[in-house]
Amino acid sequence: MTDTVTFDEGLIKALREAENIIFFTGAGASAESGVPTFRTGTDSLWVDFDVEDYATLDGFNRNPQKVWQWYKGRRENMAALQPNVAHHVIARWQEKAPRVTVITQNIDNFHQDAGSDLVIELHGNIHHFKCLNDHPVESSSVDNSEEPPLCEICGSLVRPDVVWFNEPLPQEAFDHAEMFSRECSVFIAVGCSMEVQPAAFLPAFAASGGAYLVQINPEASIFDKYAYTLRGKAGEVLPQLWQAVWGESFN
Ligand code: BV8
Repeated sequence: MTDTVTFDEGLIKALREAENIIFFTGAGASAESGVPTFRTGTDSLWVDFDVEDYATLDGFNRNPQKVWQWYKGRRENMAALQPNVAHHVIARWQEKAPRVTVITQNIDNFHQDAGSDLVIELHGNIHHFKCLNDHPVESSSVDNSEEPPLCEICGSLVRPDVVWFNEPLPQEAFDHAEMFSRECSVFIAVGCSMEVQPAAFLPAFAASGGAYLVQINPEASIFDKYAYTLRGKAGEVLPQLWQAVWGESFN
């Protein structure tokens, strides 16, 4: 259990008065749900799986079956997991502030499952699919397939609708993320290593708009020198932050 975290009075005040809050989440926000992170911890994905083989278009084109199976296994693992208390605190914060936006790098759909209404998915969603020519594909028709199906429109291979490395982020999603970051009064990064661009540039937009920058992370990150750091796990710190700001326990 994380020790009780002390909160800066300025942060408490900023959160009580905030009209517009952003929660920017990475793999660490889902870690306590049991979803592996990418670069930290003993079960991180990129330690066991080569990014080039599994999270690039070239890797998929080299071995579509292998990549399809890897994502199918991740979907099945995620199906057995649940959003954790961090997702629920973020979702309930909507009751307390006029506008709460979740900008996530995660593809697990856990923010939506926990009840967050405004979720911008920068890196796609593991439960969504498209073909190599970007035709949309109905999930229910493919998500149990043992191998990548063929698009009914053009016959090309179907792939997960996630953003692989060296692929551009969805333009509309990133434009909205940038706009909201520039407008927010508090920007809280939850479980982000800040290693992946261009997502990791969003705090700079928030800072340019004068936002209070916060991070929740049990480990040091690139963001330490820019943000007010709450050193601890998301599922332990966020309920304490709720208590400190709203004077009521989160349950
Ligand atoms: C693009 C979807 C251009 C797939 C993912 C050299 C330098 C800089 C950048 C680059 C470079 N070379 C190439 C690039 C660009 C590259 C990049 O940033 N590479 C980095 C790694 C060097 N970026 C791209 O390729 C992007 N596209 O640039 O396109 C372009 C433009 C136009 C036209 C053509 C091309 C695309 C990036 C998206 C890749 N897709 N995921 C999938 O998931 O299968 S990235 C992957 O990393 C996930 O989305 C993940 O969320 C994301 C970021 O990582 P984190 O979420 O931060 O996770 P991580 O494990 O790293 O850290 C977890 C953190 O949580 C840690 O700090 C840990 O301490 C903390 N934590 C752990 N437990 C807890 C916790 N915190 C709180 N509570 C806990 N309990």
